[in-house]
Amino acid sequence: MDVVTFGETMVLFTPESTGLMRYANNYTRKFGGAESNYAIGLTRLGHKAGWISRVGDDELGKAMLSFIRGEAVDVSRVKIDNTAPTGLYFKELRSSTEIRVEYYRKGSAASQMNKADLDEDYISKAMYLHISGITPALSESCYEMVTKAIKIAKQHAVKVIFDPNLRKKLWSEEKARKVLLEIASYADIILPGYDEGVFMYGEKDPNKLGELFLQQGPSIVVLKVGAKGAYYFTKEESKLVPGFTVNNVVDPVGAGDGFAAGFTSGLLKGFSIEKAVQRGNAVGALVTMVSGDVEGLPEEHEVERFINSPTEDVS
Ligand code: KDG
Repeated sequence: MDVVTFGETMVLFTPESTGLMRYANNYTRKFGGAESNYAIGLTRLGHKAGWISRVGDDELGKAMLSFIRGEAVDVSRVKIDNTAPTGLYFKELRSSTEIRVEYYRKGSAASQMNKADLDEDYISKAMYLHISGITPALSESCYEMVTKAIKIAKQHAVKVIFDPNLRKKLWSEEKARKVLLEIASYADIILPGYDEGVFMYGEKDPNKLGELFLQQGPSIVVLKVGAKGAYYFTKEESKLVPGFTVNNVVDPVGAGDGFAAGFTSGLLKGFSIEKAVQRGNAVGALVTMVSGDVEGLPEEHEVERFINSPTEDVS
C-alpha cells in the first residue's frame, strides 16, 4: 500500500429538499467517512490505499463495504462486527451552501474498533499512515487504536500524516484539544484547517500558527485557509499557495479529505511541497462542485486539466 488509513465510514442520507431535517422526506443514500473519503481520493488518482474499519453485520454495512471496495480501496482488513450496527449520518441543507450534519453513530460498529484491529505487517509496508482526529473521538478503544497505530508507524519508519478533522459534536473541547495536540506531536506531516489551528492554540495569525505547529513536532505543516488556498511551513520556508475559485459550490463536505488526498498524491509522485499543496487545493475545489463526500473526487487526468485551466468544464 502507498497509504493506510483507518476510521469510521457512515451511511449518508442527503435530503432532496432544503430546510429543516424534520420536513425532509426524501433522501438519497450515499456513504461518507473522512478516512475512506481520503482513501478513495488516492485510488482515483492511481495510488494504492488501504482502509481499516468495522461495519455492522447489516445490509447497509455490506452495501458500504461493496461501495468502498468498488472504488479500488483495499478493504481486506475491515471486520464485520455482529455486535453493533453501521453508523448513519444525515445532512441538513439549511440553504444551498449551508450544510449541517446529524450523526447516528454512538455505539456503532466502527466505534468498537480497538488496537487488535491493526495489522502491524500491513501498516509497516505502507509509505504513509494517515490518522484523522475523528477516530480518537469515537471511543476509548479507538483512541488506544490511534496510539498503537502511531507506535507501529514509528517502529517501522512509516511517515504519519495527521488531519485533525475537529468534530465538536463528538467530544468535549477540552478533551479534543488535548488529544489533537498529543497526536500532532507524533505526526511527520500535519494538515490542519485554519479554524482548527485557532482552536488548538488560540492563535489567529497564520504565520504564528505555522511556527507553533512546527514546534509541536511535524516537519511539514499545511494550514488550509479555505478558498484562499493553503500555507505550507517547513523549517526552511513558508508560502501561501493560492486556491482555485469555485463559483458553483454545491457541497463543501469532504473538501478537506480531498485536499489531503491530493496533497499526499503529490508527495507520492515526488512533487515539491508547493506543487503537492497546489494539487491538494485543486482536488479540494473539485470535491465542492459535486453533491456527496466522494462523488467529486477527480481522476488523474481531471485534476491535471483543472490545474491547467480551472475555468474549463471538467466533465
Ligand atoms: O470530512 C468529511 C466527513 O466529515 C464526512 O464524510 C463524515 O466522517 C465524517 C464525519 O465524521 O463527520
